[in-house]
Amino acid sequence: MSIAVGVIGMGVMGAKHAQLLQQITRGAHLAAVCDANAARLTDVQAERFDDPLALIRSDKVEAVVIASPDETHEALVLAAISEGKPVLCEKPLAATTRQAERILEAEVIFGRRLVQVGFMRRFDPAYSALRAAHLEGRIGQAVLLHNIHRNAQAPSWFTGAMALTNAFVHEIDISRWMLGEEICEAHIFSGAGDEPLMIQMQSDSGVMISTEVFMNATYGYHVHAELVGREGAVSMATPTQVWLNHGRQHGHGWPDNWLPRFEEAYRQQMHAWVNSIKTGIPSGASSWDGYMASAIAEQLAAEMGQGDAQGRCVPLSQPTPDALYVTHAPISERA
Ligand code: ISE
Repeated sequence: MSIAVGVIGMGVMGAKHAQLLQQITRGAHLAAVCDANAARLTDVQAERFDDPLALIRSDKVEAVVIASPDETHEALVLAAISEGKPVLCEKPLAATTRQAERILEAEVIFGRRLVQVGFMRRFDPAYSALRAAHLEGRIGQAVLLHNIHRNAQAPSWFTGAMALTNAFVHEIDISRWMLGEEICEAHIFSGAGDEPLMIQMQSDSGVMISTEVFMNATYGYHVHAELVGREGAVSMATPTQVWLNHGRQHGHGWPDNWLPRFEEAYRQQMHAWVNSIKTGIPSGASSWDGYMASAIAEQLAAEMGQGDAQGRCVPLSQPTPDALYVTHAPISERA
């Protein structure tokens, strides 16, 4: 039986999730949509709601995708939990750590994981290949992880510390996932106008993780990672299907934003989410992962706000997850 999914927020990400549900996702279909801007719903073949809570509570909706602005996530995820409906919530899980905590509290009371957070890089073939090389011992003991996260231009809705709380949360999650361990300390360096950012993190086992976040790199959208071990290194190849020779030039183009680069990741994420609903076996990033990403990003944002904090060590809190989020499976089997 096909799962009826409602999508809240039909901007760049919501429209992508809706398209995936309408066109290529087996076992689910787009049943309902909601957006504050009704013009975004004009051509969508699904029931339209002008109240997101009504969509969540509707008996025509069995599962929910939340792709609305960060500050709306808490209330909508809590509503989905109170209805007992599975939810794929776009990252970040919430706009603040405290909001994420309230989601954790509600899900633990409910007693079962209902929330998957849209850290889609876990489903990206390139990131998966880096992690596989690490888990299979092909580079020896990991000692360094280098991340690059460049946008051509910050989205118009980017304000303040969102380079950390909305963008860098990807590297926090993918680093924790790839290494299978927590982050114990961080140092943040920022250029003029807090742009670009260089964040140095250290994992519990001592892996040094560097991340450049440049939201206005101008030339295009470019995400890259290299994992270095004592016996080798594995890094992403150029993210392109073709090399173009033209006008005495050789090379490839860079996309405007993340959709082309992570097209396959979004597809696999949606399939995994729908499958997790059917099987009852959670997949992807949990509310705990969402909370940890927001907590680390928020601690760094507070540090960045103290002008003379260049490079100062930020010891990161390491709370203990509820049993609901403790995965006993060997790391090699974790989705
Ligand atoms: C955006 O919201 C995303 O999630 C993209 O994956 C990320 O690269 C971009 O920086 C964010 O603004």
